[in-house]
Amino acid sequence: MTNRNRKAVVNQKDKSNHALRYRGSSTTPQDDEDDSDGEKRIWGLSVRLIILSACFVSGFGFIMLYFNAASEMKNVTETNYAELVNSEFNLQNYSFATDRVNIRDNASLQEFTKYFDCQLPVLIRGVVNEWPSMKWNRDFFKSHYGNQKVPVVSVEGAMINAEVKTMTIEEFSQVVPDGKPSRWHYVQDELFINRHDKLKADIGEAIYFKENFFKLFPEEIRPWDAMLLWGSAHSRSHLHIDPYNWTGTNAVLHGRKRWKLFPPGQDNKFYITPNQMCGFPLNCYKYNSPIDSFNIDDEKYPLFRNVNYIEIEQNAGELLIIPPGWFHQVYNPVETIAISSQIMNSKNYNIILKEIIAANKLISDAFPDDIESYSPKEKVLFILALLPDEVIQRGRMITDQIIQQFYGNQ
Ligand SMILES: O=C(O)CCC(=O)C(=O)O
Repeated sequence: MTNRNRKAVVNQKDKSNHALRYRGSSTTPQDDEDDSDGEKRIWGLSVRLIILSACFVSGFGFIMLYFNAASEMKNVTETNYAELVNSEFNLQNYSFATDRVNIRDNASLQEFTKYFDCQLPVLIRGVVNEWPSMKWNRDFFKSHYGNQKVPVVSVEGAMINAEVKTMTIEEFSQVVPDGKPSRWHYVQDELFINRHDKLKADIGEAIYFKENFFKLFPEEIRPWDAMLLWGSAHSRSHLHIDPYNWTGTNAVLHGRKRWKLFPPGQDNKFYITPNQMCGFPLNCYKYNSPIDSFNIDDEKYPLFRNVNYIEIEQNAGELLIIPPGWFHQVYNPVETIAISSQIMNSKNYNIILKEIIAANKLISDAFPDDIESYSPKEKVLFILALLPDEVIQRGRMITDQIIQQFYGNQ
């Protein structure tokens, strides 16, 4: 199949909305011979120049993180995927404060896109407080879903002792009021809301999520949306960058959260083990730090001592949006219920595709020369179409396993 034909296939699929998959490995040696060596060299040089400029001009360390975190990714990005790293991020063009989280009332989409999206975290007021899900609290869940099971992270002592257990909501309701610094419980459930249409309907709209390329993903590998986060006092998340390096969102419905947000460019201070995989239906790299930034072991993690971060407290009814590349960790000082979600849009799709390409070891030869002429949506569809069938089957299997493990036959 020639590159031109390949693009036609993508367009065709796009229009007909048929299954997205076809095999990138169908590229024949003849396809490669069509390229002249000279063109390839110029292309290679341009790629390196673009990558270098992006690193210098943007000052964004996360581009480097990709290169360090996965050597496979290096092969992919340095050669055929130049346009995927030519992102638009530029903190220097941004005049708002970076020493604290900016707070905006009902930010317009234009304001969000121009000043915050893929640049700085922002706390948005006046949106989530209108959602029907603001009624969610312990009694609500107990009375409507008491016999339903949820996965619960339980910690005795330090976070390193975290165990995942399955409890009914009724059982969880007994232990959740009793959070202590050295004993706490946290429902972190990716599937619960999605398995209950009434809960899904309680989640309102936000203009910032409207463009959503994740909707183009085949269902089997689409990242789960709307994670239920219900923690006792003192519960906390891991310190991490989000999977696929997407833009993360967090809507607090009850209680409050304390956040530590770490600007990009300090990745060497987080003691990340390279090449950890996330175990999601569509594989991705995991960027979880072993450090608990709310209870730091200075001796063990000396590099973390002078890391820069900004803090914010988020109350019920507020929405926090965290750009790609920012490590973050949350601490719930009181019992807190929230929903986290993710954004894949025209601003960050390159970053996410890059993660998918690297983690799933997609073959660079399958990329056409004229990929720059593709629209963002076409590029997303093209990459999805390269995923082999086994990836889709694996996605289905993982979801089934998780449902079986945590919910049984309920
Ligand atoms: O526990 C929390 O609210 C933080 C969740 C989070 O960081 C995430 O979903 O990426």
